[in-house]
Amino acid sequence: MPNDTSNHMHLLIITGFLGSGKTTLLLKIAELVGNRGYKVAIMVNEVGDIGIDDQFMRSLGFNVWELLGGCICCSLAGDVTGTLERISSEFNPDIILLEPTGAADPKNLMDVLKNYHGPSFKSLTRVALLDALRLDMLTAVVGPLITSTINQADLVLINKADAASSQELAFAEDTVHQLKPELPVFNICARDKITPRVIKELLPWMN
Ligand SMILES: Nc1nc2c(ncn2[C@@H]2O[C@H](COP(=O)(O)OP(=O)(O)OP(=O)(O)O)[C@@H](O)[C@H]2O)c(=O)[nH]1
Ligand SMILES: [Mg+2]
Repeated sequence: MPNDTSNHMHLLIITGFLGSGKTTLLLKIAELVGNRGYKVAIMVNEVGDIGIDDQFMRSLGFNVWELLGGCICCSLAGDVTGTLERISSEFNPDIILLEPTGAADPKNLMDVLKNYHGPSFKSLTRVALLDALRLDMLTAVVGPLITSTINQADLVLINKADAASSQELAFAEDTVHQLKPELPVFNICARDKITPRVIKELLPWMN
């Protein structure tokens, strides 16, 4: 009999350049969702052979699957779907939180997921996290990567609002709106509390 775990899971993908705060936000969400009684799986991708973040996440008691030694946006793209299936059949969580490496364009990953015919997801939310403190510099140095990250997103969160100036926050918001005026954009401080408004955007299905 086929394993009927399909359509059980929500998938939330947190993209963003290196150091934008993906892990910080992911852990906040994992804690929040876990505290509401939902079963959470975390999937992380690090380009190096040694997973630093996943070891830390496990030490906090989270259930973590890692893809190491390559980028899920390119060389490991096929492994993503295999890992999603493994998580579904072995653990059957309510939600998978996925952090791809911040070093690569998430477009290929999104294309792989679009063509994926494994367990379907109850919802798929793609969040782009922007580092308000460095966006000006990053758009100059890795502009196409930032543009693609925004283009792949359903929702943009401008992070580090606690430390950013109003000019930096306005620059980030303008950058998004010039590309995709219809995209919801919120300022957040991932290190601090995530507001109910943003939680609603990230997890609209959560009671
Ligand atoms: N000021 C400030 N710093 C933050 C905030 N969120 C994260 N940081 C800091 O930003 C740095 C990077 O955070 P991470 O969560 O590791 O970022 P990441 O995107 O997962 O990084 P990589 O996995 O290396 O790409 C850390 O020093 C965090 O403490 C925030 O809301 N405000
Ligand atoms: Mg990280």
